[in-house]
Amino acid sequence: MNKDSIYLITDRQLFKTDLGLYSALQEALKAGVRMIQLREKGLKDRPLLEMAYRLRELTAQYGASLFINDRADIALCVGADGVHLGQSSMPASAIRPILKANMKIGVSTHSLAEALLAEQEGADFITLGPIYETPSKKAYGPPLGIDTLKEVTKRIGLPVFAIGGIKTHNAEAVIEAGAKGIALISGILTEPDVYGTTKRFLQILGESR
Ligand code: TZP
Repeated sequence: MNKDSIYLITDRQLFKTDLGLYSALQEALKAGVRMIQLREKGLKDRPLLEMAYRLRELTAQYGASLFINDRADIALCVGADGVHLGQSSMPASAIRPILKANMKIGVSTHSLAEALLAEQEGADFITLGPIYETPSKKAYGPPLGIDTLKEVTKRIGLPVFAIGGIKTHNAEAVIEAGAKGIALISGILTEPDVYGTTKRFLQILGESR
């Protein structure tokens, strides 16, 4: 089974306390998640750095990678494995020289054109989405659908993580469309049984490759 098939993204707003988020992440790590992205927009630098240290400690316990959304400085401070850039971030080509050699860059994309540009600018992997309807549709635009995912995976050489509305019932379809893995928030973090749901995802992803 490919250990990097699930890219779990944080959202502290889904929890009453940060401790709730950490314990859900720990359940997912226990079950086998090996890539986490700290994505907490709207936090000031110190609390964000604090969370990054906490997640570095937690992910290290499970041999998992940690990516920091948009903040190469914080990624370097806490010894993260990489940075995840958005479409309004600096390009991967500008960030690469300030990272350590073994650090990776992920880029969020929402179309074939953005995916091609991310590849050209030196991303190591991309997320593409939203593939399906997601809880916060307004923020991410209308779903791209499986055909766009197929086209992107055909046209670019980078690993693609399908994102947006990924649940256990549609995970297999995105892998069949050529995605290397899935990136998700609510499909794991809002589930009452985070451990069991993660195991189910890993089983589906393992079976569909
Ligand atoms: N980018 C495209 S859709 C999305 C992001 C960050 C949100 C994914 O959230 P969920 O809950 O996994 O649909």
